[in-house]
Amino acid sequence: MASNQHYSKPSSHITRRAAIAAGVAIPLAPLAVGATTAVQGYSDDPAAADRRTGGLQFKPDYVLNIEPKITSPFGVPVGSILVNDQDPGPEIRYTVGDTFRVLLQNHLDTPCTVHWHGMIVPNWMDGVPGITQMPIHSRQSFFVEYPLVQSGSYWYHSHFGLQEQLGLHGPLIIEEKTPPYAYDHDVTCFGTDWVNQNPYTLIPQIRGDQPATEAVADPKGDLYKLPGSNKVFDVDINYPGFMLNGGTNAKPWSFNCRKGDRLRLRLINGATATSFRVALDGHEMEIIQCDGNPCVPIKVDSICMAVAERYDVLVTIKNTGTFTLHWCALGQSQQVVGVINADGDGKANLGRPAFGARVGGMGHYGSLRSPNDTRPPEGPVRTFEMELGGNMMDYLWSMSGEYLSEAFVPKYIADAAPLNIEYGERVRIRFTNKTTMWHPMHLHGHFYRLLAQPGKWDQRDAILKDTVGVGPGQHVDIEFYADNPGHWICHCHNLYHLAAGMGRIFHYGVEPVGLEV
Ligand SMILES: [Cu+2]
Repeated sequence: MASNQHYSKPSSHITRRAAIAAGVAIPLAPLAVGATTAVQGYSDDPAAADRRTGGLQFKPDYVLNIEPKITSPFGVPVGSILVNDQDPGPEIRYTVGDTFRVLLQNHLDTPCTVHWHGMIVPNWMDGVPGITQMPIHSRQSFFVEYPLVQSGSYWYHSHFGLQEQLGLHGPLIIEEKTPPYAYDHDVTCFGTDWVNQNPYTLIPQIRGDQPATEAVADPKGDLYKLPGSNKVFDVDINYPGFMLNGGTNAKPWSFNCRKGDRLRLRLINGATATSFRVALDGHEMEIIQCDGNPCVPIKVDSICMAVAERYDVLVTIKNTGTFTLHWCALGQSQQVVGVINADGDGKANLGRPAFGARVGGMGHYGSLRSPNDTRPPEGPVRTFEMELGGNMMDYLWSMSGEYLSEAFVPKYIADAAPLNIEYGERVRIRFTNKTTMWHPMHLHGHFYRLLAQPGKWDQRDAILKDTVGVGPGQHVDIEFYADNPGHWICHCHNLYHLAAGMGRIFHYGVEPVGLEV
């Protein structure tokens, strides 16, 4: 909290807002340091900022080759988009204080962009086409560089059209300088969903504009429910299959360890439209972080994960044997499994898991508390009442009655106005979900406080997140501190809801309250 007041002046006479408007490249370090120190609940290392001031260095640590491929994880060959010929793409791993240096090479015939989900980036590194950058055109490269001011489990994905569904996604891990807990293995678990057809056909099929395939039929069988609810968990797509670290039930991902080992599992929901309930046979999981931020540890038997959420858990392997990690798709009858093998036979349990009583995550956010005081610095309060609207029939999804200009929004209704805020404000968003579906609401470029109870704005220990599942009929309050100027999209992370309009843009410049620029 103490460092929240710092803000470095830009060294040039160009204001950042003018620079953003004009698309001018201005030096990264001075502005980015301002963003660094303002991250709530973090103690960043000031020396790291000094190390970053050595100027730009155009040598990437990772090269991501984005290429068209044909893949068939569920027996049907489909045109996909893979990174370095892998699904998911390669894990990018850094330590907080490092500088992120990644070269994107677009080998597609179409444009693309890549967004770094959950990262507190300078606005022009955010990867949202038409909002923070021009798309990376076919056969072009784009060098991404920004200071890493946070640790935790994140991921990257395309923010262009429906490319994310085609495989353009991967984990992004930022290690702490000193891990806050002791463990023997640091293991990333990246869950995804997959369709056996061109995803651009799905919305037209749901709308009845094209003949329907199995992918838009109602899911059949014994559907996984959200614990504590007797209702069917509504889904958009009837997925033929799911993957965990690229593995399927026919060929599961597996990890070898020994009895007594302590694992830090980084559970990342990298799916486009699937919420999972995750459980490990015979073991409890201790949640230590969510969305990259520490929480007061809680022990659970399963975790419900909204699209794009991340949970870091500690697990101590109790016995010799093979233990199956189940990722069960809410609202569907299928799961995908992975295997934690401690000198066992390595065979996966493909049966439905015996979920224990203790549940964490989506639908149970009240049990997630920050160990820190996350209240923002003093500042003017600005509140947005944000009604989430839409239905499956028209397949148009809105925020406060307006539709963002996206691929499946007719031009004449794509009129969502920017939401103007000012530097130094406490911005409060009150989501009210008027629909029958869950909406994983994500804000770029900031963490927000998720209140355990709506209206309790003075809660000291509100958890910091970047994505929250807002359930049918629910009212959810979040709050962020406006200290990272730019154009920031706030949107539903169900890929198809965003493509059908469910996003708004927050906009603010550097002319702050009480600061001279
Ligand atoms: Cu949604």
